[in-house]
Amino acid sequence: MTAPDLAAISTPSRLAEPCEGISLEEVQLAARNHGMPLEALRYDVTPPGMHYLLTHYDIPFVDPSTYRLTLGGLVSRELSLDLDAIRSRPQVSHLVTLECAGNGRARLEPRPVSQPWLVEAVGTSRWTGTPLAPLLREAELESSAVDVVFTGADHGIERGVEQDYQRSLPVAEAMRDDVLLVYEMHGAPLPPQHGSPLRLIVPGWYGMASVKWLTRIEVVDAPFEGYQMRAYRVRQRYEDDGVPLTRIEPRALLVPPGFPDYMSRTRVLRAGRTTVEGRAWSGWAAVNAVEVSTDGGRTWESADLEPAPDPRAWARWTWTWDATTGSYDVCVRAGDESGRSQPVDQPWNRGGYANNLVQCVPVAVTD
Ligand SMILES: Nc1nc2c(c(=O)[nH]1)N[C@H]1C(S)=C(S)[C@@H](COP(=O)(O)O)O[C@H]1N2
Ligand SMILES: [Mo]
Repeated sequence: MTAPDLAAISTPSRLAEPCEGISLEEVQLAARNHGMPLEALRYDVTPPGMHYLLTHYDIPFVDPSTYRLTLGGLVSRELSLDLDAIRSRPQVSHLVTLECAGNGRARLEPRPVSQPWLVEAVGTSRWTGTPLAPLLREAELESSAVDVVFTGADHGIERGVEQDYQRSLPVAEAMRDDVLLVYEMHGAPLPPQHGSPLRLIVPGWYGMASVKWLTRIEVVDAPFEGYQMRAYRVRQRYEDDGVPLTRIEPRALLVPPGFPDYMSRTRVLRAGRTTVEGRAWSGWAAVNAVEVSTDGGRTWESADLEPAPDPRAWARWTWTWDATTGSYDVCVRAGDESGRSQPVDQPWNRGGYANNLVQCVPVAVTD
């Protein structure tokens, strides 16, 4: 057995060589951190177990019976609550679509070596918990408060930096009334992998903001610059400051039509009338247009868009296709009320973040 090379793990994240295949390290991450099978786009609420999963380190064991959440820092009154105290507070449920900021990374060239998502790092659940804002008000933030830092119980190393998983929100975002401390997913206690016993849910933001296994909330007087705040930025070079990731760019995905070939994943569809369907979302504003193409994005037709079941969740869309024998490249794209839409050529960035390239699925239509 060779000893781990600690020097190698403190170097900048790697870019894959041209034509370099997925490494065993990436497969190791991909086997732990699964995506949502795209056929689950048929459901408003992603069935338990089909929601995507992303955990940087190990899933920590947090004993619900001894669990406490502490709230401190620049507050007049420090709080320390056990699960019963949190559960006895006003209860709210929201349907929220979460998407990992690295979704789509594996298709970038050069490929940033990390969790190799294709497009399936998304899911929608019914998240139940209590709003964070009243708790912050009870603790009384001091006037110098700038950021609220959330710490998870998980621990690891990234680029040589040993750390607990930590992310912050500016006070105004933390005070939004739909930011929740969540203890139930889909009507059942949070499963270990999704943050048991308590996690944060920040609707509209990429997943990294929704800290799992939340143990501590700390109010600070300067923008928090912990590792995960510097990592989740859109930058061209490792040394660049870059732009912090916040809200989710618009995206539509389709349920791949027909049935797959096991190994190549090629889709085969019988000729005839078929309903192409999927879901579309944006963290910036409501989705107001979804278009479908069967010729790889040369021509587009409008799909029918249904109202979203919750303003924080994806909306269903459908499009009727009279499919005749032949080879097609079925694509979908969404736009939102803020004017944002999906690119046909994806701009590259060093971490492979906020990729919302249009999805295209090759389909062979047969008799
Ligand atoms: N404590 C902790 N919280 C975390 C993470 C983590 O590794 N540790 N991963 C984040 C990232 S990058 C994403 S995309 C979401 C994924 O949430 P899910 O696994 O419940 O889908 O959790 C976020 N919260
Ligand atoms: Mo993520």
